[in-house]
Amino acid sequence: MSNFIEELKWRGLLHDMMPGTEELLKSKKVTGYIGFDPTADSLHIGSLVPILILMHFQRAGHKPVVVVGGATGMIGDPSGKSKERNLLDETTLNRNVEAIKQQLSQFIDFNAKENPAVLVNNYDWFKDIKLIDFVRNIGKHITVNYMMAKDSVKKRLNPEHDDTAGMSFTEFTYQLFQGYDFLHLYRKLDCQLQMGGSDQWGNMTTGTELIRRVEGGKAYALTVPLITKSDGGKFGKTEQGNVWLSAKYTSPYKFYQFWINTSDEDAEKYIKIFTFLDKKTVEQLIVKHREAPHFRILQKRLAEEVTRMIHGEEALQKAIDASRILFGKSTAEVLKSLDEQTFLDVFEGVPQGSLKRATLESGLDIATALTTSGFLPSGNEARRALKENSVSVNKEKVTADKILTTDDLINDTYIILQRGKKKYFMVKVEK
Ligand code: 629
Repeated sequence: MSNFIEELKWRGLLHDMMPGTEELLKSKKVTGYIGFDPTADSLHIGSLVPILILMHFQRAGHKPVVVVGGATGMIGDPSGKSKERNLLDETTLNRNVEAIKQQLSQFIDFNAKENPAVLVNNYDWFKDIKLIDFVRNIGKHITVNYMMAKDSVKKRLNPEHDDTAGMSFTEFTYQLFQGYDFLHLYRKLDCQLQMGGSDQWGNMTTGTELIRRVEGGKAYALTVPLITKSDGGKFGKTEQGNVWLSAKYTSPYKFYQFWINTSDEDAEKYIKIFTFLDKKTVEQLIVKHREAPHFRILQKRLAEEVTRMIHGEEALQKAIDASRILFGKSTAEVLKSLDEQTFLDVFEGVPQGSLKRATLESGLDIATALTTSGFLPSGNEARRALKENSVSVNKEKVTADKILTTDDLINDTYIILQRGKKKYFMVKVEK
C-alpha cells in the first residue's frame, strides 16, 4: 500500500488532519468518504480536488465511499456561506443527484477487485428516520453550545457581520445531519475517515464527536486546501461564471482554455494538484518552464492532462485544434469541423454582423459582403483590402472574384471574415 499522506503532502493537497490519521492510514486498508451536495446538475472544477483525493485514496489501496447528499442538499450547508440559501425543489434535487452520480462514476472505480468504491445517497437513510427519534437519539448527544462554536455558525451570529441575516434553524441543524452520516457509515461500512475541503472541518468533527459519544468509537477527519489564485481572484471562475465539468455548460475548448490561461506561478502549483504526473516529471517540467516561460510548457501540459481526464482524448485533440484557429496555424477544414458551441466559444468577443440568407443563395460578391455585413466601412476599403490580398473567408485567402454562397456557411449559419492575421469578423446569416 503506497503512502497516501506523503502523496498529498508533496502535491500541496493536505490542509489538516486529526492526530492519528496518518498512523491509521499506514496500518490498514481504510474506508473513507467525501460528500457532495446536489446543488447543481454538474460538478464544477471546485469539486475536482475532492475527486482527485478520492482517486489518490483508492490508488493508495484504500476504499472510497462517495456520499451524494440527497437529504443534506434539501437543507443547505451554511459552511463558507455568508447568507441563508434558497431551498431547491425536489424535482431539481432528484435530477441533480442523478447527474452528479453519473459524473462521479467517471472518475472512481466501482469495479476494482480489492477496494471497489461505493456510492450512496444519504436520502436513503434519512427518509425513514422519525423526527422524535432523531432529536432524542442524536440531538441529545451534541450541545447547542458545541454547535454554536463552529465557524459556520459563529460567523452568522456575529451582529457586526454586515450582510448577515442571521441563520435559520434549518441551516443550523446541517452539521447534525452530516454528523449523522458519518456515524451511519461508521456503523454500516466501518468508515473511519471523512475527507473534504477545509470549509468542511466543522461538519466533519461533529461527526467524529457523535461517533465518540454514541459508539465510543474513534474516527478521523482530513481536509484539503481550498484552491486559491496568486492574484487573489476566485479559483474556478471566469467572467462567464463557474467552470463546469459537464461539456453541456463548459465546452471542452473553454475548459482547455481555462487551464491554458493559468499564470506561471499558479501553473507550478496546479500541475501538482490537478494531474497525476509523478514528482520527477513535475520537477523536470518546472525546470524547463522556468528556462523559457514564454513557451508555456506547464500551462500546455496542465491543460492537456486535465482536459483528457475530464473529456477524453478526442475532445482534447479538438480543443487543441480549435485553440490554434485564432492564432494563425489552422485550416478551413478544422474551422468547418467545429461544433456550434465550440465555434461560438472560439469567436467569443469577435465583432459580429449579419447577412441575409437570400443574398447568398443568389451569390454575393466578396466586396459587397465585406461592407454590407458591417465588417469594412466602405467599398473603397473593401477593394483596397482585396487588392492587398489580405482578405480571408473561413481562414482561406480570397481574391476579388470570390462569390459567397451557402456553401461557405459554417454550421449552416456563420461565415468568418478576416483581414490580415488578427482582424476577425463573424457574420451570422439570417433568414
Ligand atoms: C453530506 C454532505 C455528508 C458529507 C458532506 C456533504 C456535503 C458538504 C458540502 N460539500 C460541498 C458541496 O457539496 O457542502 N456539506 O458543494 C463541497 N464538497 C467538496 C469539498 C468542498 C465542499 O462537495 O469538500 O470543500 C469543496 O472543495 O465545499 O455526509
